[in-house]
Amino acid sequence: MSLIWINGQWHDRDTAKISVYDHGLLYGDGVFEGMRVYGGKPFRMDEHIGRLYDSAKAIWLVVPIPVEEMARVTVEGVTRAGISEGYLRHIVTRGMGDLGLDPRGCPHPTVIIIFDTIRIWPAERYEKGLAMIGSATPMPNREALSPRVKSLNYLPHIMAKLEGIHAQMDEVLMLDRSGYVAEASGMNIFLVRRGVVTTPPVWTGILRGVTRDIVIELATEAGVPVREEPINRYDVYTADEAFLTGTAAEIAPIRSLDGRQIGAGPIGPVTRTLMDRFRELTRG
Ligand code: PXG
Repeated sequence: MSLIWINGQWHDRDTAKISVYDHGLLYGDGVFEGMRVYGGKPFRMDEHIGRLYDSAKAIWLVVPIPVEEMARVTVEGVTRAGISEGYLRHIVTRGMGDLGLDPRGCPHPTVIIIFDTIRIWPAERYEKGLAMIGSATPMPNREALSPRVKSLNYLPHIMAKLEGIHAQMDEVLMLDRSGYVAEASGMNIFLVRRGVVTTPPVWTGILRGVTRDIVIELATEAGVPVREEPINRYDVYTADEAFLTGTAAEIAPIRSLDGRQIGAGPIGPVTRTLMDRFRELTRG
């Protein structure tokens, strides 16, 4: 059952409504977060809420409630909705205004929390691995709007996702304007080669995933060296293992990119270890 909180009021899926004059709708003027619930508890809530407020700050948007209140309502909603395993979406928009761009016409930001579930691929993909292609749509320029801002402007990622769907692929790999590997449509990427894990550094212009940070911790705990360094498609084609990470995706092995099979089999040993450790952390 889904439950929605909007500016202090609880709604269900049918009654939850916002204005067509909301600048989140008119201009994508807002930010969001996605977090999971495991065992009835929002997972890494402080990191997600922290990133939500940082995203808002970066777009000059003041979230009208304190962090503590956001956390309190989040926990309350999980209890009210009776969720033990689920997915939450926090959204803060510039709020209702008029048809002009000027945000001064939007005195009250809209704050929304959706309590629901998510599944992006069938369970079988986590055993067989994902088939991917590189997308022709590049990552947005980091000097225009930092990819670290989880904003309501996801069109480039959606265009990339559509290219993947059109090609009957599970997922897409987005490159930055220099041709370096950035991320998937809503996931970070990791490679394993000769026992070393590599992932693109945040400064190259990617979202700093909460799951990415966890995987770096888990690999380090497992004694697997992790390097943050720019990677290109050649590195992916020739990797021993590759996988994606994200709140919705969790850890998902990659089977192929652009028709090249990656490594020897569907799930390599390092990926398997990290998936096991991640499951232990979240569901153990
Ligand atoms: N990169 C981007 C661009 C994202 O949007 C991630 C990486 C992973 O970050 P976290 O913090 O979740 O580890 C995201 C988040 C979807 C979907 O339907 C995915 C995200 C957000 C909303 C929907 O696949 N990913």
